[in-house]
Amino acid sequence: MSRIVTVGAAQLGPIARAETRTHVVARLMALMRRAKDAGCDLVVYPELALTTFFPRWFMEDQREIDAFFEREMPSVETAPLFDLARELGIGFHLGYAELIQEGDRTRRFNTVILVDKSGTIVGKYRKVHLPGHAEHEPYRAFQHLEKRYFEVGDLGFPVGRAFGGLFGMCICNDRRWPETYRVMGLQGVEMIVLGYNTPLHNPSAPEHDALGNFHNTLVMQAGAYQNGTWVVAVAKAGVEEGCMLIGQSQIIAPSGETVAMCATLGDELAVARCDLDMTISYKSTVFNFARHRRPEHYKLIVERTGAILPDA
Ligand code: ING
Repeated sequence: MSRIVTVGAAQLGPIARAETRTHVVARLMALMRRAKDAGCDLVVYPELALTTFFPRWFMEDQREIDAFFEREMPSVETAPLFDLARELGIGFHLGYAELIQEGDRTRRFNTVILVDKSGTIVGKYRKVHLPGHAEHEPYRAFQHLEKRYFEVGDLGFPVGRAFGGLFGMCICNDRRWPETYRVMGLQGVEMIVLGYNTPLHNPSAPEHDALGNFHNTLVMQAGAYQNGTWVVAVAKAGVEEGCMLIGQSQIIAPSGETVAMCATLGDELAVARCDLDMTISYKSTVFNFARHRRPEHYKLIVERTGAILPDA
């Protein structure tokens, strides 16, 4: 028995600040056509895939900030991507900055959607782990103001049925936290799709820079194996407005093995035939949660936020 989903990791090279959404959507559509030609059922795009990674700048004019957000999805500029998906019969995962109006309250999230082969949005997730800082920190060569520009996501980590299996989503920094994978693993997730914009240089810990690609792969391979799930992770890569973003978009099997990886820092497609039934041997043996987990000993994970040291 096998349930094959052929997935395309559609890595994007840099998006210039002045690049129009129309031009970016044309790049996304070119990658979608290549994915279809490669037999893909699903194509996965990065986090914030419609614009440059704008949290790298300190801005105070809300109109300038909000120009990076989408007020509707699909919008006029993104509708052609949905139309092409429907025409080709391929699904996609897309990251974008979401602005919604709730009465007199404006809300802003770092958001992703999952769209099925009919062009219907079948899943949405809003980023929970917002890295970086909320105030201008001039010592930094570039800012990382996600805590300033976005609210913490309010949808949890949902897992839903799509493409013949159980799919979940997360975004960028979420992939570094084991809780992300486990909450979806406890819903039986079989494939997690995610995008990222990851600067190689971390101004608050430059000694980590040389390990950027290692840490990227480490956390996702662990998350995949420890939860018996596929992980498809796609970068916005390359030198974007002077900031080097790592690549290494990759598709990881439930074994923890990377089975496909991009080799450039530009627009590139990595493809793998993913058998969702490969999850079974992990979920039914070594990571049979119902048989082996002991939540009565894990309370601190939910009750405590920061570490509290034992008395001397
Ligand atoms: N980017 C980075 C990420 O988690 C980061 C932020 C970079 C954190 C390097 C730690 C080290 O991949 C986003 N957008 O979350």
